[in-house]
Amino acid sequence: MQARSVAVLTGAGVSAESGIPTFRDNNGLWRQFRAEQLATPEAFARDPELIWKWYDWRREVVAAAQPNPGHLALAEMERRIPQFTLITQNVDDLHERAGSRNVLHLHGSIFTQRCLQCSRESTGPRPQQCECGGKLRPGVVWFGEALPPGVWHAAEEAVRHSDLLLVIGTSGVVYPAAGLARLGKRVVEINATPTALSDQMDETLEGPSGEILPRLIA
Ligand code: BJW
Repeated sequence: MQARSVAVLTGAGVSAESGIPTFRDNNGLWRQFRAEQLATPEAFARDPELIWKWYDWRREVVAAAQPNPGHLALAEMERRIPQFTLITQNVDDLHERAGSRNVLHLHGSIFTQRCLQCSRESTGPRPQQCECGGKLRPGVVWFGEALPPGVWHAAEEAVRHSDLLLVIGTSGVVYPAAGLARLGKRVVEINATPTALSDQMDETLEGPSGEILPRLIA
């Protein structure tokens, strides 16, 4: 890979080979549940315990998972390429655990919680309530919620200033994240199947990211 300035947008597919279910594939999380029933502020307001159960279970799945060769190859790219930004829609921490340092989490982190009363964020095991007595919610971005503005701005800038954007393991149906693909100068998709974004790509590499990414750096 010759580019000196690279941005990467990852989605759930990059963690699939680590055993973390994607959202919309055949065995994805939302074959069993409808998105609006779980990933919205309204769903949390209706039944916070149900939503917390879902996130507590997913926290356990992520904690037990290990980074796969795709995550490791992206961390190696960061070490080799002078300007490299990894933008992820994933709420897991597998990029960091693989060694990636410059990671922008567009949709938050499954390991954080935020107080509905004082907005304080905390990481780690979930206490019953915030120190201020307020109720806690998962520190992720649900449908209808704005992405963290600083993170979103940094992601747009990174893509605009890159020679190459790799779009990896995302169905490309969730906005505004999917819109980053339109900002790239040269855009290459890596995915197990064609996606909503494939038509607008300069190149598509079809197959598992855990196999294609290590080949790219070899
Ligand atoms: C492999 C593989 C392997 C498998 N190798 N590949 C424009 C048009 C229409 C609607 C909208 C629009 N703009 C905004 C909206 C509304 C909405 C939206 O996009 N809706 C669409 C679904 C219709 N967007 C929002 O609401 C966003 N907020 C917003 O717009 O705010 C506006 C606002 C502004 C100011 C004030 C207030 C509001 C927020 C979106 C938040 C998304 N949140 C979730 C949940 C996060 C928490 C959690 O994890 O529980 O984020 S939804 C879910 O989807 C999650 C993911 O990050 C996201 C994307 O999914 P992803 O990663 O693409 O996964 P999959 O499963 O879809 O795809 C997996 C892919 O991997 C597949 O392609 C496979 O082929 C591939 N794959 N194995 C390579 N081994």
